[in-house]
Amino acid sequence: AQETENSNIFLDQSGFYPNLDKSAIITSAVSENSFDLVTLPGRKRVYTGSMSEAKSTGYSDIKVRIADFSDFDRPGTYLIRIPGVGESPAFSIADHVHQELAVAALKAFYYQRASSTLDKNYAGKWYRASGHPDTSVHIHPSAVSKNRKADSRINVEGGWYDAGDYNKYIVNSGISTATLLSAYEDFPDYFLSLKASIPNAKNKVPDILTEAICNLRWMLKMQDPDDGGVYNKCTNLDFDAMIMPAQALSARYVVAKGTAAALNMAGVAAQASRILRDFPEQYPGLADSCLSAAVLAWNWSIKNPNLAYDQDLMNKMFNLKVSTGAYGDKNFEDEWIWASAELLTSTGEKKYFDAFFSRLNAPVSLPGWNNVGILGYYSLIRCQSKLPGVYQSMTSILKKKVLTIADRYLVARKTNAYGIVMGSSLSDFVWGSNSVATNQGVLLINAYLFTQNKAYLNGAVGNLDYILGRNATGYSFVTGIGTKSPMNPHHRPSFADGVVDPVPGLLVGGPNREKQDGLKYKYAEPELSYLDDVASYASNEIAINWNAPLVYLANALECLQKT
Ligand code: 9MR
Repeated sequence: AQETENSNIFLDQSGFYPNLDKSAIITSAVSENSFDLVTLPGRKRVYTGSMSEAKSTGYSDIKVRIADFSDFDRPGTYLIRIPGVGESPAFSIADHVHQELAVAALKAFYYQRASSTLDKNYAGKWYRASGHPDTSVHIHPSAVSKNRKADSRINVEGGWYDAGDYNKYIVNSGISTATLLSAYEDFPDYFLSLKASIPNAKNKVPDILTEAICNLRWMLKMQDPDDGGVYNKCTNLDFDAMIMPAQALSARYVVAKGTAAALNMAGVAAQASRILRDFPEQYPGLADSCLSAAVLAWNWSIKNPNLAYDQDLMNKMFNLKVSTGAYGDKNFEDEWIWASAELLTSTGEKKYFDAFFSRLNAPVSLPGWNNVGILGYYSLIRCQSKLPGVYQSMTSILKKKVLTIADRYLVARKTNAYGIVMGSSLSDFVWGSNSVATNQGVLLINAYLFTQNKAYLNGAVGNLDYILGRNATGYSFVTGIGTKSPMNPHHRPSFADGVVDPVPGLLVGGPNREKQDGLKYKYAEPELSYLDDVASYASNEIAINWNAPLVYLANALECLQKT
């Protein structure tokens, strides 16, 4: 969507659920204290409310007033009118108002597929030729082993491109794949009927699983079957130019095994194994292969508990220098928590319980690619009833720790100038800040699932509103969704395909106070430091670990909105 007239009344451009909180923000000074809701067409006034006092977060000069109309629940099309300010864009109040978003966010993973032709029937005007076959990639000197010498080649075909670049990183694939698998595990019946228009030949397999398994199969190829170690990434030596996949012909390498990569494999493959048990005919043998891969990766990690991926050090040691993304995590406690939790959930075995239990007092916090411990908490809580009896009571401690964070969010939501959880703290505005917003939403949904306290659901929908326009910039941060959304994401296919509209359903990184791309931003303050410019990789790139919690959040709300 092209930029429309800026009225300074910012709201969720995708709309509102009748049964959940609804509000807009006004970012310009206004003397008026009340606002009207009027119908479209006709502009008949149906609701008048009063706005909150103007407040600032301190993360920009903007003073915000909130127009809350949560108690208005009549489905229809409306706009907000404020004398002296103007009119908001039109919006709807409806059941399933976020269905288009929920489907598009999932479909975005199909558009990210490596080694794949995107067929016109599925991809529409964004169809494209296949690229990066990755069927015969080099072993980087950092990754040679007894049976995989420098002159060998291996097949690591498929999976998703990580982001706006064309490389494939295990560490970031871990949380992304796990988040999709968790969405399915939390809402299996809902997903059974959710169609995302992706190729899916298997009977009774939901599209979200088809898509997740696509990346899972790639992850399995990244394991050395001889010792169970897992390569950190499949990559070029340098980032590709801004060209289509089929034009990108640089040599590809698998690079250095590492503890984070192996534990990511253990976590994802263990989770996938228990889900795939329900699909023996559609995926014969895959559940067993996943569990073997998970155990093999776990055992390798026990022998190599501290092998960080240090790209700078590696580049000092070898002639073939690698300059692509590092995802260089050095702290593995959270990976141990996650992997042990998934293996415990899937096998019930004591050794995984012991490993998990020994870290029970370790802090957990909002997840991100380098902080995955709480993913294991989500799984143990979700699958509590399937655990061996002796381990079940432990989940009350895990719930308490999740609720401590969720309750802190609800307090922040009350005091924040925007009336939302996201952006209550300066540290929220990091690289990929939109995944802070979406992962906070996912955490709140998890809290809702085991408490049924609707306040958590309303906290989650508030963060979705933030993503879709109720923020200081007024942008909906998802391509193709809303009246003002990114047109120039840092995403090679969107840039190079000759199609004006970017590939849809992609969540851009969002405001990033550090602006590592070195560009001149129109507004430099933390909550405004976003630039819809293809060169702005620090605020306008897209990435699978940002889209995955959007898939979870949008679909969870679609499923739970009427409760
Ligand atoms: O999302 C990553 C962010 O947390 C890091 O600060 C940043 C710099 O290391 O890298 C981001 O990840 C990028 C990855 O390294 C390469 N593909 C694109 C990713 C998103 O920008």
